[in-house]
Amino acid sequence: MTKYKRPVMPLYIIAALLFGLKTYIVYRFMFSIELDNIMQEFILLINPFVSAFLILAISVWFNKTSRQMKFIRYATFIASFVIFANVVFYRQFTDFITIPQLFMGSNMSDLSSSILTLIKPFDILLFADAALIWYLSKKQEDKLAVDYQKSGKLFALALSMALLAGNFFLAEMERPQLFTRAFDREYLVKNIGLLNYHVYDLVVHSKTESQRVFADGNELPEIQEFIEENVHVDENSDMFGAAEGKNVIFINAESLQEFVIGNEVNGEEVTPFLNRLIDDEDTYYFDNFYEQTGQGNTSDSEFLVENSLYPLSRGAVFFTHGGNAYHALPEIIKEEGYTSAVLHANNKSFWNRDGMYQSLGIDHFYGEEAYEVTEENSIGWGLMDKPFFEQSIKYLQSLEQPFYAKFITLTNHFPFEMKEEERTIDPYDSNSNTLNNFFPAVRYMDEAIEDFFAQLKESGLYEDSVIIIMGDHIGISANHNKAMSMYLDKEQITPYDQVQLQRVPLFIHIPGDGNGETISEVTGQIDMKPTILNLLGIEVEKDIIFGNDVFSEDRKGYIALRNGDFISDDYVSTMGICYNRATGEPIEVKPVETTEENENQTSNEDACAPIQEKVETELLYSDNLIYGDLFRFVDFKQED
Ligand code: GP9
Ligand code: MN
Repeated sequence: MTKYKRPVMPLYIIAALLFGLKTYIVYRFMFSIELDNIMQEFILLINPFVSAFLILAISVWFNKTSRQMKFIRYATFIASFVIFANVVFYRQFTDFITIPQLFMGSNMSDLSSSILTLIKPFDILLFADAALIWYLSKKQEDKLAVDYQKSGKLFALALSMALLAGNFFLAEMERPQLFTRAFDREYLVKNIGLLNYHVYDLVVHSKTESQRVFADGNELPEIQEFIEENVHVDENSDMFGAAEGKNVIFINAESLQEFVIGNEVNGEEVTPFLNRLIDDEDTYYFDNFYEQTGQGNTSDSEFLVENSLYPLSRGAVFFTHGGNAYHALPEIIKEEGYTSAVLHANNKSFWNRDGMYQSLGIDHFYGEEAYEVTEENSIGWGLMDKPFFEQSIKYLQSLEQPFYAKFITLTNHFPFEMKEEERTIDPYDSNSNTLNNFFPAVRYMDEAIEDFFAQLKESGLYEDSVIIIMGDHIGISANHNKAMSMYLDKEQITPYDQVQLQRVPLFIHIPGDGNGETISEVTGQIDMKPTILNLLGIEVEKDIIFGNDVFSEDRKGYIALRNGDFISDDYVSTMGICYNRATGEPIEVKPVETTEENENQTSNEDACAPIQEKVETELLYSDNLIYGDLFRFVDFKQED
């Protein structure tokens, strides 16, 4: 009987185990990956083994053993190099490599000047397994190579696919919509592993690149004509130049919704400071102002504000098109002598802010590392808003004036955790803990903003600034409708109510103005860029935008939501139903057969249809501008 020598363990399995172990050690000790629960720890532990197995199992398809060995050798070496490159990159940027970042000039020049200080002698250990595998594959080839039968090959393939599917399943459970929402890179790496993350990055990159490559600017005239006819309908309002030369302090208020303003919980005002601010003679308050974000949440709201373009329907445009050319607010006002800054005590790479802010022309970004964050002063997502504002004042004072500074708050973020001693009002009492805890968290933000106003006055910046406060997006989703209907004292939350719940507060506070009022026109985040430019008295001719100045009388007359719903002066359109905006009643559907008598009757379709068509065109044009990176073909320089 012939005796086949079978290795104790095929080389590719040894290589996968060693590589997996090494990568896990790197995750834990060379990257600072935050792990919030045991499931995240488990996913982090398995994913390096899963991806190593996935790659190395390909080796079984090489029939010639020398080729099989060669594949394992090179694959292990290249994968080790990818880990090494990320470790070095991470030391400089606290972030993982993305393809666009590799080609972003400034990043690379930063890196090349400091590369020698970034590489540590012990990094050589990152190649220890690759070296061992190299040695084994050369010297022990006869012992470790296996001539696989078809069944063995199929088994290896099936197993690697099953492991991958298992990993993705757990990741999706832990972080729903991980891929479509294109979260932070840290989330991706933590959930699917560094190697798979690079594959994902490559796919996203090639997809967006191809759309960009085939665009040539041909579509622009049509888009510009549409904007000229439909958007640029407003004359300069009385407010043109009302804040000329002033600093702009913009507070992006996390998850602040309109329904809490002026409202109570357990007999207490939820937002006493903001309520008083509405009555202040220097405040313009907008109570029919809508958020228009998509999956990119806060980053989408930022995108709307800076560009007056719509975010994308899938993914976060900050992530997918962070390298595009834009004609953003910070860039425009820079030409008028403004400095711009964003202050936000979170990881800089979250939503790819570090990359996108360069494209938007933002001069300074004070992220988490600019703040002193301790266990005592943080909760949930990080630094609490009160210490955040307190610690920010020094940065604000150091900015060259006039400036445009955006503050992004963090405490009032789902799941609205609060420290007991920071709670000044009691939670609501319903079946939704999310809604219950929302109120004390909103109250905390209200107090933080009140303190911030006092600090601005103390620092002497107040008088020379216009302060804008805007809710970024909803905090309470439709999942909590039962509790919401109880709070709002409604029988149920209808689709019409759902749209109305997408209102977020907008305050424009101009110290010394004296003419403040509440304005109830239908407005939205898309309007912020032209509004701020007009307030500052900056005229941009033929700008490519989809919003109007909120103070203007001649406006488009509707606000489009990212899902295609809209709110016009007269109607609310959602889920294919046209509602009367004033009453919330659906408008009668047109009879099937048109007779002479009912010919002129307003029908459901007819009432909303003309606006619906415009909404769809706008969304499509905005998407095309982004996908095709069309701003690179426009020269906005004004001829004098
Ligand atoms: C994180 C902050 C909150 O940096 O923007 O994120 P969100 O989930 O609201 O987009
Ligand atoms: Mn947010």
